[in-house]
Amino acid sequence: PHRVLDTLIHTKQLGKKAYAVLLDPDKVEQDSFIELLTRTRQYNVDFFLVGGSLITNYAHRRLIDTIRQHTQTPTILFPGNCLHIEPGADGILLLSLISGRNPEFLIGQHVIAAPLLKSSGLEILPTGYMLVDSGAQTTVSYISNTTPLPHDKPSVAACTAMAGEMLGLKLIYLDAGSGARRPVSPQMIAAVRQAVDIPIIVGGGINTAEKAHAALQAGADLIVVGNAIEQDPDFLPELATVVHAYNQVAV
Ligand code: 1GP
Repeated sequence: PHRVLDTLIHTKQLGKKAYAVLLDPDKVEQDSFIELLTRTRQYNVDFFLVGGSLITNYAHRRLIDTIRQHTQTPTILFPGNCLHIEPGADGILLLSLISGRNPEFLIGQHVIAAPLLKSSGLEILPTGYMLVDSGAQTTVSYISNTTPLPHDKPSVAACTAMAGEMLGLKLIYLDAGSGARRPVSPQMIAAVRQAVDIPIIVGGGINTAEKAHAALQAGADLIVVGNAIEQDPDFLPELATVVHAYNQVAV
């Protein structure tokens, strides 16, 4: 139990960094998907995240089986709602959308999911999920019917994260949304880093080595990359180099 959370806490304590590749269940049928999975084995991907706010093809089970066939990387569900629960994964980010004021995504879906989660065997990762404005409306802000945090208000993000930690959440996820034009700013990540002790996940629009480095440098413990690797699998080695170089200099 608590393998993923312990790993993240330990990573943070050592001053090390981790990265996760976000996989889209809609793509599982494609040959390029298997190629990508096979490639990840060379680059010590720490976790796979599986999910998204809108999934049009219910292939979670098949996706997880495919991941298991080709890699040993722990797989964490990143659900958009309670239909995305798949007990075959290792863990689940139990997201409470604390940047928003929609009770459905703060507690409603969780009540529906709780009995299933309890018997699922999944490691439950209580996560304060903070959606950050990236300049354009993202799918998740539309679907969740919430207003994202303003991009240039690090202090609002810091207070939100602080409240999340005080409520007992174990992780903070700062997300600019999939394919975001601008990722979460280093200033915001740094402000959240100062405000809480729990590990910080950052994702959304990380599509260059510089952006990955900036997020880690500002205090992200785990970065999540989806689109950039999907569009160009050669970004994977670049990303691995950034994360692993960081780890070698860490004490
Ligand atoms: C989105 O943080 C993830 O929820 C990843 O975003 O697809 O832009 O990398 P990208």
